[in-house]
Amino acid sequence: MTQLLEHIKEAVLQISKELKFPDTSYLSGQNKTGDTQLKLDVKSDQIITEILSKCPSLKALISEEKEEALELNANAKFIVAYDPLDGSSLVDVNFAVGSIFAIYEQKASAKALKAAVYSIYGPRLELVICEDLPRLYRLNSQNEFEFIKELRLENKGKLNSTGGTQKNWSKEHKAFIQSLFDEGYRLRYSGAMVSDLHQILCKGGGLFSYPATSDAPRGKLRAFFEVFPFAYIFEKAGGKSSNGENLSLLELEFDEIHATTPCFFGSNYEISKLLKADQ
Ligand code: AHM
Ligand code: MG
Repeated sequence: MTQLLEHIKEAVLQISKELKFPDTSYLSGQNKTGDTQLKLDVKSDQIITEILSKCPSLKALISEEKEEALELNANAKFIVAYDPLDGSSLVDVNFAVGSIFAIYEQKASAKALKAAVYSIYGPRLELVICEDLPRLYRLNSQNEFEFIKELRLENKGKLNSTGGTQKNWSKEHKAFIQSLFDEGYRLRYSGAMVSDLHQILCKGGGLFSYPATSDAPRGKLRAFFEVFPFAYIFEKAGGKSSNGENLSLLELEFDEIHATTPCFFGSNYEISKLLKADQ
């Protein structure tokens, strides 16, 4: 695991350098879930593939940008599923974006998650590594990731980060989101889940939601490399996750590596309120 985490740090550092001098022209290709790929998505995917492929403890890599899993060492222990550049459509407006990594043992399944990691390419380069607890690191002037603090969620937050096209929400979801605003929650939504979830974790609580919508009944966000790693991190931080019905997103099982699911991540209060509300 330690060696694998070192490889991830190396990849993140290299992606961060690429982002400083970006070419944001679009490629004509589309990825499996239909998004237009930016060159920086592809470049970030190449960087991660190249660096992580050298890691002997890696059995396979699963990427948002690759249709199939990339098999590496058949007898090795870990499978890494990753989103190389989450929020890539925001690169051209200079918002913070990130990379997300889920580390599974032997099998890509939420129950086999051993660690989750994400990076934030913002004004500073930050990294959150979560095995038993989410720990925040920041790149210092010696080009090293320096430990800053553990991230823990309070019982209740103040932020409401709500995704999906509102005209396509169910009336129950609309009523639930409004009920949080009526309690005094404030809207925070950038369009990069990595940044929106990082804000909730750093501020100690709140709700991030990407529900089922009439145009995407199974949600938008991808289970293996977006939803499971953040569900793992939120639960280890003392919060909760749900698909709107279950008690944890980590109960879900999918065969398809690009499967999507409605998802809610929050502190205890917001997720408990969600499960009591009509959905
Ligand atoms: P990406 O991985 O292609 O960037 O897509 C995922 C992103 C999430 O980061 C974000 O929460 C969501 O898509 C935003 O979607 P929307 O614009 O529909 O709210
Ligand atoms: Mg993403």
